[in-house]
Amino acid sequence: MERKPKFLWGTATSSYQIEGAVDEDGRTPSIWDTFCATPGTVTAGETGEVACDHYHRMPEDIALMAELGVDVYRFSLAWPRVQPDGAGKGNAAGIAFYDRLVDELLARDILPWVTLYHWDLPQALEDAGGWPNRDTAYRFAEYAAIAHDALGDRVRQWTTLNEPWCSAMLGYITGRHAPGRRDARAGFAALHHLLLGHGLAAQAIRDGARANGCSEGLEVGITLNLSPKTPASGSPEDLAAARWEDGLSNRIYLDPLLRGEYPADIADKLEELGSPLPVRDGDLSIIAQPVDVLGVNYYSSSVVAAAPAVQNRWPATTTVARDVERTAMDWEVTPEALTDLLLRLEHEYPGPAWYITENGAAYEDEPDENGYVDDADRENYLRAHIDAALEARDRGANLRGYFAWSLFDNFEWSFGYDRRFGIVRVDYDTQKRTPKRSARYYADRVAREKQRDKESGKEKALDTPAG
Ligand code: IFM
Repeated sequence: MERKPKFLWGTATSSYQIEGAVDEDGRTPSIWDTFCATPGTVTAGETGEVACDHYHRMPEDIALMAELGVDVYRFSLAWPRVQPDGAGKGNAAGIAFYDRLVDELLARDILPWVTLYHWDLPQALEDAGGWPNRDTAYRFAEYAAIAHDALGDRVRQWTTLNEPWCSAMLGYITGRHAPGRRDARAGFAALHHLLLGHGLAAQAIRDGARANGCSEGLEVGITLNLSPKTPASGSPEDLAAARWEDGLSNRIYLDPLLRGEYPADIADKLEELGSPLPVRDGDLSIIAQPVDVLGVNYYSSSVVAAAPAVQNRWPATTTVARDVERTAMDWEVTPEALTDLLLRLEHEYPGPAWYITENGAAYEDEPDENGYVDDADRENYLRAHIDAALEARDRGANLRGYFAWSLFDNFEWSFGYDRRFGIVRVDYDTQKRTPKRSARYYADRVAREKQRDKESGKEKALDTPAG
């Protein structure tokens, strides 16, 4: 009988959004600490200083996660905790936290899935030029080697970067995220160096695993936030507008990673606009080394039309609003586009195993007097998107897992604590955690899907270092 790999169900978080303890055990400031301290950047001047206080509450948090019955937990390491200032050897006290976290997960039979970079660049590296500086890619590989040396005996799932689109576009072009720069030339240089950093870090992890004898079951990959762009009409202008937006959001990452080349239409235009991708000989083969896993963060999709030309020579496009439900982020709820996206990926970029590494929604939660949130809206969102993802799997996409974003309400970047994505409510005054209705739904769905897989008798567990 043909045996298929086990489908993994998980939850995801990231370091700066939940940990707090920003100046404990040798952690140095990241660009997000600096950005939050800059007036006018984050709603209500909020910061990740305390966040969900996960650094001090980790064992209880893992216990809560175990109650949900998930197979896997995707979390990120804070670079300035592991290698303060992004230079030199690892920081034993900072690494010890992740050591304990990994052991705690394994003790509860939850697979640890590490993301190396979820946006908290050490401020010292930004001061040296940040991602627009090619050297940062090499510093990232050095940090990856340190992290892998420390945890690679127990962790086999490694994601290099989370959403390089956000780091490059929001961090260096629009300035909505740290470090808050507004410079297109710097942004596209950052984009290329992020991808180069991914390739170098992937090599460092594989080299380390080989040297330390822990290559078995190793899965290395990257996570992209992909957003389908549908043309508003069949007119040549709208088709071109959607193609440009698809190029900037999706193809400019997928093509170099999975085909070894930047999309020519986008690269040529960027060159013409004075924001070239600073590619050197050999870079693309580093970037395009095979990945085991491609993580997809999916939240929404959009309809794109051509807009009246503006004076700055950049293609002018606009988003056309649809008459569909929206989340508190004002993102359109379009689960069917997730099925199409996964089928497109399988068809146009075959090879890796696909995982939905993030999917979820912010809504205006209203807790009752006990802190319980009856979030039928979030439950419906999750149901529709899980159904859409599984439909793509049934129709041939090599989809291997799904992670709900997020386990907890947490620091939602420039929105501060104003947007809640958690399936577990966090009362920021008391730090009390209360599973919402959506957490109950998710736990129940995971149990049902696991039972279904078991009954189909076809699954085989991924080899985990824990056994
Ligand atoms: O909270 C973020 C996360 O850090 C990255 N992906 C999107 C989420 C919701 O905005």
